[in-house]
Amino acid sequence: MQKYYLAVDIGASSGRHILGSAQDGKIVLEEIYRFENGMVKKNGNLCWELDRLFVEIKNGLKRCKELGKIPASMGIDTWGVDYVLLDSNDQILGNTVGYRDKRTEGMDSLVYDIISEDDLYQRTGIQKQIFNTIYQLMSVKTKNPEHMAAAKSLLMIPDYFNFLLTGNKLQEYTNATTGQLVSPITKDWDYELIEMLGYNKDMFCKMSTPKTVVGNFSDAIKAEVGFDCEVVLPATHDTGSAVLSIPANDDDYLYISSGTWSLMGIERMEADCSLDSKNANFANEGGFDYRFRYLKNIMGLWMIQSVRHELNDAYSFAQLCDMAIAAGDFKSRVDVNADCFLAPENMTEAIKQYCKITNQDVPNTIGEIAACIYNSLAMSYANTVEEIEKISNRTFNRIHIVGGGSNAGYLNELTAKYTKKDVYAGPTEATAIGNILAQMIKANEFKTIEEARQCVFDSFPITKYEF
Ligand code: LRH
Repeated sequence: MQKYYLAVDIGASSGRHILGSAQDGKIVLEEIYRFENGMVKKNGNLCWELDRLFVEIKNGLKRCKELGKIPASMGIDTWGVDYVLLDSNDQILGNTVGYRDKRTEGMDSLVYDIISEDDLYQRTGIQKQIFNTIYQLMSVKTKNPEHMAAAKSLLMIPDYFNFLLTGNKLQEYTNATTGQLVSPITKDWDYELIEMLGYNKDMFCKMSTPKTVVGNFSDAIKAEVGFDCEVVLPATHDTGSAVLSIPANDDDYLYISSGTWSLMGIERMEADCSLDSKNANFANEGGFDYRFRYLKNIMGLWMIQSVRHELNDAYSFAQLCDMAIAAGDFKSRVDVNADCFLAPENMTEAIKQYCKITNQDVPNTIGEIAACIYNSLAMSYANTVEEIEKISNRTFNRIHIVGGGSNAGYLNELTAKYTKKDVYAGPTEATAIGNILAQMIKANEFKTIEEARQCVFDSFPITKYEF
């Protein structure tokens, strides 16, 4: 009988249930359920709809039952940095605020009053991003101290869903590292730092690594979805799962995990927490088997996704690319990582404004806006390549682009052009594949990461873009 592994892969703009199985030495995927995601305004905050997402998770499980394809195990991965605080009755304290909310404004300086930015980087090795858990918690501490005082547990989003499914509270390591409160040396919460910051130390749960069994479904979930299943930890940080599925076994490449964000970097065995690394704003995110993802968060497809929404989703991404190609000689460029693009009221206006204040031609047509975004993104990739090559004192031969954004052919071409490196695009479902690989490694279908990555190479189409 066919053995299935289920990945529940939830990104910032959509979630999906994907069944994976090993068939004739290849991995075969079947997407059985898909749903929308996004932050919504609630009481003045940008929030995740966690209740609705959990209903969607259960809907996808019911679909397995309907199909008669009951997974041997399942794993959940989501975006990083966000969390919930639970009280003594396991109820969520406060709003389920998402990382694009403005509550973290000014929280960096409150953190640096306690620990200098340099020392913080040397302790955690994580890129400064104003939405990291560390700054979100500073906002709770200053604006809602009663929530922090009442909190009995802090759970990152996938850990929260795992808790709802099984009743067990585990803290998965890769996702925890995104928050800037974990030591890359001990690979555990930096409790000394947590105490210095005045955060409630007792709410942090015990750290567990990918492949750990969270538990089986609770009786209530079993009754509701119609079967039992073992919940296993993949790299619950989506980027950690995506990078696990890169179809290569040498180390002569850079990767981009391309989706709402573009995460560009290399894999390393040791963290680099030097000041040079800090000044270039690189992160050492914790990965599967304690490998590190040395990478930079780049604004990614969020900008074009936002522009598309502002046009009432009237054009497909392919159409937007065609319009960008037609406006190919439009020259204005923006710094895609500028704060003004994180959560603007209107992305199109933010781009126009940026061009205006930097004395560049203001884009007027949709094609010009799209050309500006795609070219600026590829330019930012090229700058990041230069920085990584300088810091690591190495050069890399090619770029692997994985994830949903890897099917943006025009962007792949621009990436090859600007970085002067060959680009290999695919697989598009990298995050779900990485989630499934972790479960398959746990189940001994693969003995090593290398075997698993070879199988990804053998199983999925990869398109080459020569520079
Ligand atoms: C990508 C991602 C990224 C995080 C961001 C919040 O989905 O997980 O790695 O930093 O979301």
